[in-house]
Amino acid sequence: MAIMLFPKNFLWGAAASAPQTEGHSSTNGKSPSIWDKWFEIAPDKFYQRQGPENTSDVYDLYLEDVANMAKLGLNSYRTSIAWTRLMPDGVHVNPEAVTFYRQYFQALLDHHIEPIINLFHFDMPWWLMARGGWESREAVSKFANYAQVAFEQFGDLVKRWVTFNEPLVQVKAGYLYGFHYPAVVNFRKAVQVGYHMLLAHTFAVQAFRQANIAGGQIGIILDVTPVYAKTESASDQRAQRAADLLNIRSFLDPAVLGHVPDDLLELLEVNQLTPISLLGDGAAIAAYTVDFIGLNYYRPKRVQAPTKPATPAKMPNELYEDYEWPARRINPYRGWEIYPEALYDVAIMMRDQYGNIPWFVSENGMGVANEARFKDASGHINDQYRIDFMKEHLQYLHKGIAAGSNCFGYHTWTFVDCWSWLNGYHNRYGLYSVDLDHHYQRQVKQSGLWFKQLITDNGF
Ligand code: BGP
Repeated sequence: MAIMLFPKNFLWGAAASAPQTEGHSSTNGKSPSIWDKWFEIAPDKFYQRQGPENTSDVYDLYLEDVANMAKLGLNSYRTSIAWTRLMPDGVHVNPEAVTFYRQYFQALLDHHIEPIINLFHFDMPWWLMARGGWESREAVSKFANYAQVAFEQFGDLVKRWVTFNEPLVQVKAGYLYGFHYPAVVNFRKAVQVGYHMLLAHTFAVQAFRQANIAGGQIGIILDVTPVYAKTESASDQRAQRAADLLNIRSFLDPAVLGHVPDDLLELLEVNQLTPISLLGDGAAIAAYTVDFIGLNYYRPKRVQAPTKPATPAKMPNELYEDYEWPARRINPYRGWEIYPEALYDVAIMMRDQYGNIPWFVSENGMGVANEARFKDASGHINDQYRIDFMKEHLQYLHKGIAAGSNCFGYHTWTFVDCWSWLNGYHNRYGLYSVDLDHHYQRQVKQSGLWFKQLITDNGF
């Protein structure tokens, strides 16, 4: 294999989120998010009744985790602030939260690990959900206000900020396919919710520009599921364009280029899905674009023409249908397609369609169910499959960088196995395992040692 070296100062790190790792979800001044409440109402929906109460107890164990990150040589780490911890009632700042996050971020900095901090990772506060959540325009200004408070409290420690993680996953899971709270199934509402999240992002960027943080940059993290059509036929190509517009360009275009694509506006109008907007929204979207983009890549999206097309479409499957590519390779431990080639396509898309804006892989990783079965005699998890997965993806990323794409980092999901919404601890992704039966004990996996070597060599 050829030697593949990555650019100087490349960010090597890992990603996580507050609700999936911190624990202490109802103590230390934190108020409930939709996850805490939903678990209270319907615990059986959660894998093995594993709720968000304790997760991996980073609230207590962050110093140990940061020391382990330093051992592996990570130079960056992405996590999020919990809105419900920082501003439990949406108005007052919780001093305990300020102390916790300041100590956490300072510990990272002390170990030469750059904190990249996201403001929202699926964790809508319950008090705001009770007032309509993202369906209500009020959520836009509430979010911008929370963002401003976060910039004021932590702007001296954190230079790279992120408004949202995967807003579209929240739209789809919460308002289209019914698998996250509030489990509404309504295309029109989904579009309105997505539009409000886009505005919340926009006005948080405005707050960031006003905060004037020295050396600060702001971006957004999107899930990128590159869309491939089944055939070259006009109907499959039309389905591909609709899927691409709704799943990728709906956020990427306004965030980077400052406008919602015309063909998306047209698609929404034809299908009677145009969201309610206010005068001035478009100007704000144009004015407050991002400095960088994070892209979470796990798997591609393959589509074909819908078997039951309809106008107006009541659900996206009347515009495009998912299609199973016969030649696909599957991760047998999670069921998702493995297609590392897409990372090259993504890199080229960023280079050619988005002005070669700086971007990074903000999540990439391999989920494995019941991973304890891969423990070797010494008790370490021997996850060669994960090493192969990362290596293959990095090869295609490298190819994209060699072709001139402006990618500045790679973050794997995740550092320590974490809680994942309804899936609880079912799918493990970490470079370290966590033992839920033994005080959240962490242990490095084979992939962690490999990652260390990767960072030392700045490639492989
Ligand atoms: C991403 C989310 C993460 C994480 C990951 C793994 O979409 O940003 O929060 O959950 O997916 O997902 P899962 O645990 O369902 O395999």
